[in-house]
Amino acid sequence: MNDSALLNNFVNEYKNRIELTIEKEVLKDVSQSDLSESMLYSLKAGGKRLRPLLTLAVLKTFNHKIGEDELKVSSALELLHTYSLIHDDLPAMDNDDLRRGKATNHVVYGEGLATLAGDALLTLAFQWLTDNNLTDAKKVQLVLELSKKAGPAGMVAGQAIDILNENKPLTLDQIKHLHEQKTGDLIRYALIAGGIMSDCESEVIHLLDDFGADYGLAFQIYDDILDVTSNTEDLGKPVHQDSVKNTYTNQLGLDKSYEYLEDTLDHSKMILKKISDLNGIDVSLLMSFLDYFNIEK
Ligand code: GRG
Repeated sequence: MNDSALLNNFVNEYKNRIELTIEKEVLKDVSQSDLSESMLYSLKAGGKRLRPLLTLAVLKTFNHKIGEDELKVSSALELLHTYSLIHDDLPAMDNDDLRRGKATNHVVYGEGLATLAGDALLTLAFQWLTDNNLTDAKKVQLVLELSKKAGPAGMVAGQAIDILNENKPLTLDQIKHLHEQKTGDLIRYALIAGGIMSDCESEVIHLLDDFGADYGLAFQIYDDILDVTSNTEDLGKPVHQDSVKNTYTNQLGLDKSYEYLEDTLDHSKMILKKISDLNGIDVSLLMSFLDYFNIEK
């Protein structure tokens, strides 16, 4: 099977299971109906489910079972990711009216409820990491890793650097640091969580973490490239928004951004090869996730 068929089959099988898990568990855990409606509005607004799919791909790679508990833990990351998007779109932050081609949460439900929907998604994510049948040791490890990657040592710090430097040009190193935290850390957690649930040795978890860091960097460079090269219809959000922002394309120019993306993808393949050599396992499913980056200029 070639890489894109492998990825398509995997996404077709698991995206739906993630979405069913999210809907069923949110309705079970949230009794206030306005809140659950506003949470589900953004959860069902057409996200790619990239992060939970990455976690499940690690489980599949290590031949670990994917049952209800693994699905719930993987889906918790989608809750957290969705909270970050709702809060990022608020007038106090990016003030966006459109995401994934739909009105943003605060436009539909008002700023108060949108803020609370984000708060609820963040809290519920941690509930799902612990309200399951995994071992206590795994639950604690997952909670610690997600706290570090999503909180003030990770994504929230990246967002703070971003909003505090909106109109100030940063150096390439500063931009890299900002995006490592803002975008990269949740993707790193997606890979680490798969390693924790699959009982991987710490050396392998470190390599999965490194692959996640490369994937996150590639994801951000690609997002910046698309903002320059794409159109609103294809992206479902306004384009050419980043002309005054701290992006890779503004810092490096388009050609060098493509080169940086290719170098990063090459590095990520080397990490996967190390994982394969160390464990004698087939890493082609994880490799197929690199197909997301369409680098034909
Ligand atoms: C509010 C604490 C806080 C953090 C917000 C994630 C984030 C931090 C801001 C979003 C801004 C942004 C466009 C970041 C670039 C990369 C990114 C995270 C894109 C969105 O992720 P996708 O493409 O989204 O996985 P979908 O729609 O598929 O879920």
